[in-house]
Amino acid sequence: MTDAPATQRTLVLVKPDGVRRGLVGEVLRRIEAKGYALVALDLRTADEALLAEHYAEHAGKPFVRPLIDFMRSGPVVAAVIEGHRVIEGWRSLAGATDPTSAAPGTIRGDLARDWGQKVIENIVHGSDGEDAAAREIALWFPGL
Ligand code: RTP
Ligand code: MG
Repeated sequence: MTDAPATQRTLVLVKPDGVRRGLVGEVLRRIEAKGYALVALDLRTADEALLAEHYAEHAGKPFVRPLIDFMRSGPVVAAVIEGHRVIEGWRSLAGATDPTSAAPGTIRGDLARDWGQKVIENIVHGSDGEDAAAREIALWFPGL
């Protein structure tokens, strides 16, 4: 008998643009409609240290300073969701990074656009792999 495939967890953020535009409920609705389980949920304002750590993989890139400033510009909703293949599944629900080219039907394709900002504002974040998910969940929800 083979072991059942392991369930996964991933970190979800509703970024400040999503909170400002009143899209928290819509994002959570899509997560719940897809069938993923919410295991943690919190509204908070992220500080510089948390965001520098969260975006460590992007350190040195030209967009990291405007990105951190944007992410500090208002509260975010942080969540951990769970399910089989949820890391890939949540990124699929979110859609491509650039909302102008993100497919209709995705969160970014349906709800975000280019407003001429300094950095891409695209409503949500999702961990991009198992290592990133473990690192980001430990960072945002220590002890979970
Ligand atoms: P995320 O990390 O937010 O889930 O998005 P992602 O994997 O699709 O994109 P990533 O390459 O990890 O970039 C992180 C976030 O940085 C902003 N960004 N702006 N040229 C730009 O203005 C630029 N490039 C990246 C976006 O908010 C992106 O989601
Ligand atoms: Mg990313």
